Amino acid sequence: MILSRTFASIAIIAAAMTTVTACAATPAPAPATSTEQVKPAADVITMSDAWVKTADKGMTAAFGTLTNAGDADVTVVGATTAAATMSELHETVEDASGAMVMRPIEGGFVLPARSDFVLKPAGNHIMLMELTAPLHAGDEVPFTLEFADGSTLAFTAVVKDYSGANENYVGSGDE
Ligand SMILES: [Cu+2]
Repeated sequence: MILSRTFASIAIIAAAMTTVTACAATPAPAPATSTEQVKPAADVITMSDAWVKTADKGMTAAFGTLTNAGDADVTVVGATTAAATMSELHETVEDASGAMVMRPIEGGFVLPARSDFVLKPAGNHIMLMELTAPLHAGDEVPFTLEFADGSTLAFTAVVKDYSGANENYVGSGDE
């Protein structure tokens, strides 16, 4: 009798504690002021393992892992580097004939909140066109990413030999 009553009391206390925890959690995310909401995207994004495929001239691509540590999605709208006259944000998709082709991604790279977004061969990448100089293995290439809110993130990518990432560029013909 005493034992079961004690057990019942514990159960009630446990239930009460759960309720208290739930109540305490609710008001925790205080209404963010507008200044807190406009925290620059660059403050919550990091780039790691960045690399560029070796190339003598023409086109190549940059890869790496973008981590969004923030609570909101962040959009990358552009990338620049002194290594290329022009750079674009590309995705790789299957065309009507089943071949994998790359093309500029509409709207940029959307980096999901609290997630990694991987740029990799045969996937999303930063396309470098009209290289300004040959890129040799071991070279370091500075980049700047631009986010939709106008903030920017600088990172350095190391040049590596890689045999893949030879997808055709949409519009470049069949050669
Ligand atoms: Cu590309």
